[in-house]
Amino acid sequence: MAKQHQYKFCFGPWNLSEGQDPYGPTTRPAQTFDWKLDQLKKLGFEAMMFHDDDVVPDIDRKSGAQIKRESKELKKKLDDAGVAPEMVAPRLWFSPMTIDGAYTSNDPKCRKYAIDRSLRCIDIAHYLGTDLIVLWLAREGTYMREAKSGRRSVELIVEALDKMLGHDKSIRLSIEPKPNEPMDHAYVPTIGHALAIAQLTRDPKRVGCLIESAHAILAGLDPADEIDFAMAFGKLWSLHLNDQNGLKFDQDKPFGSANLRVAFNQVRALERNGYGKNGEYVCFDVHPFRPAKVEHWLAHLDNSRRTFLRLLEKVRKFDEKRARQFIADRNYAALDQMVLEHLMGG
Ligand code: XUL
Ligand code: MN
Repeated sequence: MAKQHQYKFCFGPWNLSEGQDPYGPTTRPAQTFDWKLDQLKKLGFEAMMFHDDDVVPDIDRKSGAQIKRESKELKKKLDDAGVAPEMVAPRLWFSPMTIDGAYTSNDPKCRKYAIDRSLRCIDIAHYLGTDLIVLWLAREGTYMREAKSGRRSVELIVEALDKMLGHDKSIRLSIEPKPNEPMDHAYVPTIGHALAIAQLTRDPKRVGCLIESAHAILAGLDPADEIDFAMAFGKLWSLHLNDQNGLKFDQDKPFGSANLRVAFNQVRALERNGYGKNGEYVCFDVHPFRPAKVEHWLAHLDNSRRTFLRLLEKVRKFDEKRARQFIADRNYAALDQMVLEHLMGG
């Protein structure tokens, strides 16, 4: 039998969050980066993903030399812990300079800030030793249609991507689409949009995507189909597995927590496309439930990986031959029930 592929797992410091929401304060005390790295190691995850200011806090006040020194200090911690850096993402949604958008702001000074900050993020990735930059285009969209030109915004996003691609010839950009929140409508809401925009850049081969399960569900799409679509282009370079209970605020629930069958189909799509065979990680962009006590703080990450591995067993034991027979006979009722009974353990 062919050797089965071993998946490698990842999360980010923000996934050990403190419980703050728009209606209330934190419910758990803030922890240091070193504590978070220790927890990741204890859980046996292989990699960590970063925002630029997870690596260099207060980045906007720091010089190039400080950014280099702090990035290298963090790289040493990762090396000592045997943890790989998966990606770095510019946090372009916090600054007063990105109130009205980052790359698509109506103010040219603010657009320049967003690009300069993205180039610094690329430098950080270089110092840490990863070639992957993730772009969640949080504020590239509109609260009202008349405030911006959609056509011009596409051109501005392409201009920004081109500057990044030109800054470092070895990096790859992975766009993480999300259809709404914080914006009413985002300019890059789906994987199809992300891959179409890639084609307009100076080096389409270096622009791919990251799928987040919850974001696909918010767009009314099935994340498994998004995975198949991206992988048909060879462009799924990272993944944020989690779950989402319908069309409401971005929930970042543990993987499989809202819909086990949708989760099963994501693992099945990853497995049939060979996700991970080029070194990609399975990242969980999940958050603890707000009421979680300090002593239960890691459960959402451990549980997401347990669910993934249990579903992987289910995928590998799925009776493909029987499924093909039902398909050939157009007996989808039997196929449907077969999936349910398989998931229920029958
Ligand atoms: C936002 C989201 C971000 C990105 C990283 O919804 O998912 O955490 O994954 O910037
Ligand atoms: Mn995400």
